[in-house]
Amino acid sequence: MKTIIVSNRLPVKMKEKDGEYIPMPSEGGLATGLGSIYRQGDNVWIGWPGTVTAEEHYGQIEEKLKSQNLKPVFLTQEEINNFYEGFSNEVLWPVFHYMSTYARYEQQYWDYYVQVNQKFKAAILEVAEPGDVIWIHDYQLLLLPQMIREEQPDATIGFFQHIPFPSYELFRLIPWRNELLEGMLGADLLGFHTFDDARHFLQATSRLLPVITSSNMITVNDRSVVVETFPMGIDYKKYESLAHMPSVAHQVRNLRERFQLQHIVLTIDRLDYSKGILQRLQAFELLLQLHPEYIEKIGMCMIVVPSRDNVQQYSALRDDIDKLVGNINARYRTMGWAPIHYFYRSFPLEILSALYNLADICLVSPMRDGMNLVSKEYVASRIHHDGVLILSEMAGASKELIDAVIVNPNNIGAIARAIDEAINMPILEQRRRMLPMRQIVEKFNIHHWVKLFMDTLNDVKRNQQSMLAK
Ligand code: GDG
Repeated sequence: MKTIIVSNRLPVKMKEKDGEYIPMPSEGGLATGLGSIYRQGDNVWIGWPGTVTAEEHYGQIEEKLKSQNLKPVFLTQEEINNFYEGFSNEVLWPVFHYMSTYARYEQQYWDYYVQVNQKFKAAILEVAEPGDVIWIHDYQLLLLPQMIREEQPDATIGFFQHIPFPSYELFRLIPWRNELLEGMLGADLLGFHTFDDARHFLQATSRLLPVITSSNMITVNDRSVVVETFPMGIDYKKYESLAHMPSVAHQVRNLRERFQLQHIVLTIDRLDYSKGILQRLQAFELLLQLHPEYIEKIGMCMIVVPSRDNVQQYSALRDDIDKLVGNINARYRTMGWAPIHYFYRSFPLEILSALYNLADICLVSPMRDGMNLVSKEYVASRIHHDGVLILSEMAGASKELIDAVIVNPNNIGAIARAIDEAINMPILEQRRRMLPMRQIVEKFNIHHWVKLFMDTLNDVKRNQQSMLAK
């Protein structure tokens, strides 16, 4: 019996050099959390290897990944355009993040979405044997649970959604809404970050499909599906120990000398309209306007990691950010100081850790976010128990990190006031808030999350089998 992890992307990205493909690890939270699972025995992780390449290279890539318990699903450029950038990121992503006016309901996107989910099905069926546990991840693969169920009625299938599940009134807008729900209901256990996401899913199924719902259980054709909340955690120990490393402490001193600021507001996001980057810049500008006393004393260090810039809304957002940062800096800068230090790139983990340690304020203000791991990484990095986290009430993390300064990300005035409050927060109050948040992030870490999901999936399957036996 083995475990099969399935996600759109593998935890590595293949890089080509002179016709040779080399797997470069992409150490995201999920890769760390699932590392203890997929590397064991016959277990395997199935996903796209992050590169579009000619068929003649498939064998070489497959061979290289096999030794790492990874199995690639190769995608063509058309599939990337229509399945990934199209249906996943121009239909599901905007609707699920409450930005439905950005959605483009193209029939071709949908056709490719079905086709690529079938490709993943074929890859799973090549390795799946009776008794295996299959854990599917995220919104790119919503049809996959039912596709597998049709081929293997007794399979053990878990599904976890990393982004929000929207309220019924938003979800019903999607032309293929029933097919999406039916696809998800092929799983035995469906997991979401928050109680509200799970509630929205339960409501959508009971309004749209002829199913019987009782509490968190849905009965579909005599089969029961359990819907549960599993707030994802981070590798707490990693961030805590990075903060203790002499090389990181050295970086912190180095950066402190360069910035020469009394207060640093840190923001870190992927380029995405769901992250509230423009609103946050407006709030920072308002702060400078209302409090000229902070000029030359405060700086915003803003890291935006490039993402999906082939999608029109993302490149437009990037232009808007460039413009707004330029305006604010031009308007407020002095000879030796600029209010915003904007980086459009990613940094090595050690630098990230140094920034988490350096910043006395971390501002996380998404319009919508399934969870938001940056907020948890900041908390885990604050080994002296000081610093202030300002957190959007629209991030899943706000349900757990209740001692953050919680803001509505649409309320520019409230964000400006929250930064002012953070600047003036006494150290004892900072600690009173930070300590319980650190305890939560430490306890409900990524390993806890993986174990809880797997244990629940096993329980759900066992209960189903004992019901059948009666
Ligand atoms: C999706 C959901 C949910 C960022 N900059 C750098 C860097 N990062 C890392 C952060 C963090 C990760 O990227 C971002 O994770 P988030 O959770 O904040 O956001 P999404 O990418 O949108 O993730 C989200 C998540 O899935 C998990 O379920 O929480 O709601 O949208 O770990 O540290 N890492 C490095 N350099 C950078 O410059 N090395």
